[in-house]
Amino acid sequence: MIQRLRFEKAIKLREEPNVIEQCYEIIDQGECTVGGDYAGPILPFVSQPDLSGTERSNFPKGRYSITLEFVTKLLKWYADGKILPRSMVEATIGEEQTASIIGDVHGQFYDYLHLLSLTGFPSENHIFLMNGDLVDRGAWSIEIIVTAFALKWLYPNRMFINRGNHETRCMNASYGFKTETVQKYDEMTYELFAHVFTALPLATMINASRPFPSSHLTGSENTIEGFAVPTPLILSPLGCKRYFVTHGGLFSRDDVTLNNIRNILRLGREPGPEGLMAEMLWTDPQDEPGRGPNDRGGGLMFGPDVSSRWCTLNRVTGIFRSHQLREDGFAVEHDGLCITVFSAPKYADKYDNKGAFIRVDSSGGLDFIQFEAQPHPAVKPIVDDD
Ligand SMILES: [Mn+2]
Repeated sequence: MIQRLRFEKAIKLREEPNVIEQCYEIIDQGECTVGGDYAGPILPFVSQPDLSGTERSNFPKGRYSITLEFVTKLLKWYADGKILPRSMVEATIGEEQTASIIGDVHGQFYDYLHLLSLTGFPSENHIFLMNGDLVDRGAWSIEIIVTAFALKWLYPNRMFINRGNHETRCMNASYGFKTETVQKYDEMTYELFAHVFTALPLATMINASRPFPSSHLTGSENTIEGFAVPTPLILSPLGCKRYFVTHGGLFSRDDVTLNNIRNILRLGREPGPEGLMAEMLWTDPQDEPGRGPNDRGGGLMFGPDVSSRWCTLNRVTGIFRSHQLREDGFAVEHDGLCITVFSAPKYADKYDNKGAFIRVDSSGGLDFIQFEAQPHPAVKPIVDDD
């Protein structure tokens, strides 16, 4: 029996696709394209006609090549204490530019259309970040996710999409996206989405580009929507405001660094019940200090002291998260260190909440723009229970 199990295991191992082939496949799908403001070394791409004779048949689409210049740049990049891009993306709001941060939209396509009319499209001057939960519940998840991917394709350095807890197989199986995809297309189309979801980053850092003058640290400048924010403000090592954007929230430990987050292996992986990925996608803030259990059954609850310690450790001005309905579409919590943004107004046709998005300017100043639900065709949410 044991031998048979061993044998089956060995067979199974052999049947798994070759890792190298998987990597080529992922590169072909564009999942390894560096995004945001990554300024480090990039391998030169050699198109097929420029390859040597034997290589030409092996690499019909061309291949990345290695050069001495790349290695030299890599050494300098590492010597400066930097790393190659991983599970956290960074975007910097240049002068005269803005960023729009969007929370859950959950398949509410007609509200999303209205939202786009308020934010404007991503463009050279406009960073557009969707913070997860684009799909499930509403009847038009396909329309939203395809539009979002099309915008990503059109503006790869200006359109950003973080993964939410609903960009996962287990949620899609219960909350509508899989049913919708199979009804409108087929099972293979769903499989493709499920795979691509694993390539979405888990967090994006939105950096202001203008240093924040310390003289501004007193008076009315030091409030967000009437809420006092901590003094002194926590600024990045460059002296600018920066906001850590993730779907759920913080961690079960205080010592998680940005490098730990960058190093999370995510391609092909589901968040599972525990670990950094599960915590970022599932966690919610609480008013009480410390941490507590989360009755969603995933992630945990984190208090204002947790936000304060983590932002101080990582020199982050504040956390933008989504994942929970807020009546006004947004809420400033944890003394301004944790801000929730939710962009599905009249959520699931069941609540009376507004939607909102956050607009960030190049010095890191924030505006909250609210919007109302729009009329939509009489199609019920695919899953309308809780
Ligand atoms: Mn969520």
